[in-house]
Amino acid sequence: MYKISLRERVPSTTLATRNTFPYIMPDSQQESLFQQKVDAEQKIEPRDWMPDGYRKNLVRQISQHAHSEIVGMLPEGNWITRAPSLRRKTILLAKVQDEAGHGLYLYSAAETLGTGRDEMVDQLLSGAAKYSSIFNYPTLTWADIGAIGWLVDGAAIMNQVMLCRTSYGPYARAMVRICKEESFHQRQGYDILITLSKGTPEQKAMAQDALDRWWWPSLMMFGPSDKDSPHSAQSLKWKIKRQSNDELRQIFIDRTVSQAEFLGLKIPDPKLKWNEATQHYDWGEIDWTEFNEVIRGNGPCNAERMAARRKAHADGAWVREAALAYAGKKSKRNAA
Ligand code: BYC
Repeated sequence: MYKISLRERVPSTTLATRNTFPYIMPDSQQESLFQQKVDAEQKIEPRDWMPDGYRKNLVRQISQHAHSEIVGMLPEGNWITRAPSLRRKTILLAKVQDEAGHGLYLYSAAETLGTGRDEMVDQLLSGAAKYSSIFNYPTLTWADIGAIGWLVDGAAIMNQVMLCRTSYGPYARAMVRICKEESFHQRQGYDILITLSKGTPEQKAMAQDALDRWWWPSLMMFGPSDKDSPHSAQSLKWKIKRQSNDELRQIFIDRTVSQAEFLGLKIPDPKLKWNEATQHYDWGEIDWTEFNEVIRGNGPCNAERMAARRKAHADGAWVREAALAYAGKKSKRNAA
């Protein structure tokens, strides 16, 4: 594959000057080289020059993504002890552990941009950083665990497959592994709902109730409508995002309708209808007031989720201190 080297793109007069004087390229020129690299589908790596805004936007998105994985363990963790069989319990346990791992890969990817994990965690715990709105809804029944896997992981995959092609190398590589695990997560959720929807009338009603409660919040996961999304245009130009919020939401709806039909469940949207002309489903309106309230901290479980994370962080302080003390002793021993 043809690769643009920065040297090749620098005008020859500049290279000549560079041989005799230390040459500092002006930011505007660096920025144009950076954009050429992005446009040529080359990955940006941690030591490459990048605009401050690119770095800042990435730290924001990747750290929010990491926080979502970590907070996302809470609604499901709540069901590990109540899973209906040993098999379901071990599967759910593995899924929740995967989410902890995803959080860690993502914090590491964000750290390559120069922001420490402590700082990112502080931002979460102080309420300065966001995490996905979806995790502020309660898991009331076992069917909710099915709905989270099917819809929440399903929506996450839709978004994350695009992120495997994001322009920042460490984020893209982390996403490849995460996506493989997310596919298993979605499958386990759908499998729970297959069992419930083919079970007793009470089980089927439980599955329908879960779909009714999780459908609209799952659509909100894709973020505000494109016209109200402040970051999208720049993120698309820098290829941090490869598809817009509305495009991904529509693909998700188009793919999910037939899965609901297979389960014999009804999507709670009276306006949902196949449109022959567009070859997409038409659908109703998201309650953006609800979305905005949830991301402002006023959703049904925001306070509970943050309290749980703050407690876990405080309870884990001794582990961090012990690890630091051990590392200190080890480096002293090595130096002696
Ligand atoms: N919830 O300009 P926009 C998982 C914020 S977890 C909360 O469109 P952007 C899983 C947005 O941050 C995986 N906030 O932003 C885990 C911004 O606020 P700030 C979750 C939202 O970044 C456990 C503002 O609204 N996936 O899979 O271009 C169990 C304006 O939005 C939300 C990711 O994190 C929301 N839903 O696009 C099961 C994927 N939507 O920062 C499953 C990575 C928007 O200006 N993230 N906001 O204060 C992304 O792809 C993008 O960040 C988004 C938003 C599409 C979410």
